Amino acid sequence: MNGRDLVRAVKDIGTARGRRAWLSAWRHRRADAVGLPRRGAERARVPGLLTGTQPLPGGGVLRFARAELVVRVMAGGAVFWGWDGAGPLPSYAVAGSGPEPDPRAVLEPDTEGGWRVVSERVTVAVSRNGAVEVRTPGGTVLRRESPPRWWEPVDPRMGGARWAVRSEVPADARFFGLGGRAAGPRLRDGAYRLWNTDPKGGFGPGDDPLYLTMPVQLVVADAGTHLAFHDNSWDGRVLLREGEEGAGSGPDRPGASEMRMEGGPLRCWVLVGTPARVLQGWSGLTGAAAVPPEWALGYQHARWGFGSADEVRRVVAAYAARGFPLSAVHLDIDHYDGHRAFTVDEEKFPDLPLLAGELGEAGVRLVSIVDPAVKVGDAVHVSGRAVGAGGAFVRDAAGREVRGEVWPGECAYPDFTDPQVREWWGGLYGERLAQGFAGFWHDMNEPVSFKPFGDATLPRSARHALEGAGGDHREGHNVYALTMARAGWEGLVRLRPDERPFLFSRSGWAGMQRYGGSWSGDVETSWEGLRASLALVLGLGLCGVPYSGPDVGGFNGSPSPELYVRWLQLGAYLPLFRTHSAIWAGRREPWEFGPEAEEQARAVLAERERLRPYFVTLAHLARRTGAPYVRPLWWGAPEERGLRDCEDAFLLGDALLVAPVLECGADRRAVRLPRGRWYDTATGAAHEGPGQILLDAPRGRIPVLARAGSVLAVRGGRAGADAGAGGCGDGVELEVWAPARGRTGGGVVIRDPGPGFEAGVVERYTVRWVGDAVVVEDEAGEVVRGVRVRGV
Ligand code: NBV
Repeated sequence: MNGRDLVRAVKDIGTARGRRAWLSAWRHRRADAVGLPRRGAERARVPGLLTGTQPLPGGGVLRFARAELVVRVMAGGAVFWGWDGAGPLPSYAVAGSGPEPDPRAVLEPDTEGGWRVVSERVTVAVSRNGAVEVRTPGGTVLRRESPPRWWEPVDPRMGGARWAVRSEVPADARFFGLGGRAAGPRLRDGAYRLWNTDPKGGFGPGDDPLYLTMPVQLVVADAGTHLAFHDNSWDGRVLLREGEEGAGSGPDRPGASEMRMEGGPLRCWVLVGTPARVLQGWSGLTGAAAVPPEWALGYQHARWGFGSADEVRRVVAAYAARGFPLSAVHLDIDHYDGHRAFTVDEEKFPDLPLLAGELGEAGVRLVSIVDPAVKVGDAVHVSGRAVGAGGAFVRDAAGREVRGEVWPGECAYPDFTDPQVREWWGGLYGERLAQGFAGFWHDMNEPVSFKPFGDATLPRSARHALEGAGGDHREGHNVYALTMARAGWEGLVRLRPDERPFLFSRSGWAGMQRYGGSWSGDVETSWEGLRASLALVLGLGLCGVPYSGPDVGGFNGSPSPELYVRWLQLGAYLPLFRTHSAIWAGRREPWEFGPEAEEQARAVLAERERLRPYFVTLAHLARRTGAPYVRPLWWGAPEERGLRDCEDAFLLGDALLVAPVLECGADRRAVRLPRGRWYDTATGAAHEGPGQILLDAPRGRIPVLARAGSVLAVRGGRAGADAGAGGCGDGVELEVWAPARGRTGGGVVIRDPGPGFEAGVVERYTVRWVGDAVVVEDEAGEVVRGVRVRGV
């Protein structure tokens, strides 16, 4: 306990909640003392020397004196290796049964006494002492994992092995990923913990870990890009050290990543290729991203502390009166009866279905927060206790329900790693749908148990079903929110089979994208918080979770008008665009910041509306290709080193480059451009990349550049038949940015196929100069009319 925690703990003891939290902290500590095996003496082990091999499709088994390794290259090029019997399954991350081995890839001896598997896209080489190298087809080493070290209890009843592996990457490599990290997107030297954690009450760039961690690293180097995923949900740490290139003829120092895990399997997936290819492979492995409903790509307003349904009505009416677009309003825990999930405070929110209906007529959806902890004795608790043979809730090693203190008081925690529990929990969303809610916001699912000391989650000894395999919270913790999301998603699909659910969650793990997105959580109201917002969205996107966004304005304070407007300007180009704040923090309605900010906000919201069809396209592309909507500048040019270090701008799809203002008082900013021509969308001026330019960024706007030759779907002013062929009568128009003379361009558009699961039609357009005109053609070679050509 540090000093701050101590002060808080002493204060807390004066309240009933505080006393309960103390009690539960003591109980959890005791539960672990009794329920966790004491490891006692440990023995260290390394693989030793290679003794034999056995071929298998896609690779084979390599036997060492004291360990066994299986290496397989899968169809599509993903590489898998696992030590001591670890195979790809079971896995919470891998979708379905995972890819099949590539029968053409075979294990063969190499010239150095080791063995290798050569495939079209990658070579894996294993040395005589168990180091594993991943090489490009040209032979360049992208990653070299040293022989692992295990520490196992001398008494095997005391649990499995802890382990560590150290990997080297090229000296010029940069690390990204590891889930949502406030200090990213480039992960600098340091230790990053793999344990989903609520940092409590407003975090900044110095806080780590946060709510959504995962052992996914994206490594970008001159030699190539690769993603490494150690499929293991246990607590662990990743120590990163960027490499250094030797000056003159001096030697390079490679980059290093050391992973130390408290238990669980030692198995690794590696995907190699361009960033786009790697993310495509990753979404193939862990599942395609859910496409949010179209309305979830519009502007949304949330608040912890809406006092009543009438306050919600007033806020919505105020948006409408000003002509501000609003897609959804989110109700936080204060609409619950006594903070209990799946209840409504009927006094403050009488007749929610009526409210939902009224809002619906104005085109505004209602989204409900859902907390996993269930108040003991509540109807949901009673119904959960009847699930299966032992009830739905997490138990301790002695078989008693684990209790924790959360908003409603003393709570029990559903064990979402049990399929029967997921089914029961998913059914509960029927109550929410009947209340008129259209979307779901999962909170507190790290999971949180308030405590004055110790880890503010469940005891590590708490038992989980883990799909029948059985285990404890050391393994179940990091997949708690992922399995909760699965329960919610599957329940909603059962309840409303014709509608794509809208679900986003504070915590999660690898594969989260199958069920929905995420958001920043309680990012602090500060310029650092604004910067962290972008880091989180970029980092999550590179880990395969493309839909996320921050609490615009920050969670816990009152932003200045300048900070608020800058945050809104950033948020408008991120997938989840939502203002939100804590009950004790200032309001977030755009008109609360004075007339100037209000007009600036008007322009921001209008631009997001205009770009909504583009977001629809990006959502469908994320599902089809794994490419996040929001991409680092190096996405298409990972070999450009300057771009790898650029953390204050991003690409939105293929067409736009967004350069938010992240500094107080700035009215100009430097913008680094990737190769090619870029148009300043505000002035139409053309700039040639690669290079760096200085652009105006007055308070009312941030620099947004369009790639020459790109095609974007936008919401046009000329809806209906009048919109011509480019419009298709759905209000969507094509905006085209002229290619440089003598060059061509193009792009794809996927229109909203409606609320169901239809994939949407991919429309492909090409752009070229014909004489003095820019001509856009569809796939059939027909010239598209009614297109807005810019940059000419
Ligand atoms: O439900 C209240 C808040 C919510 O507004 C916020 O978005 C979550 O991140 N919730 C956390 C619980 C309380 C945080 C202090």
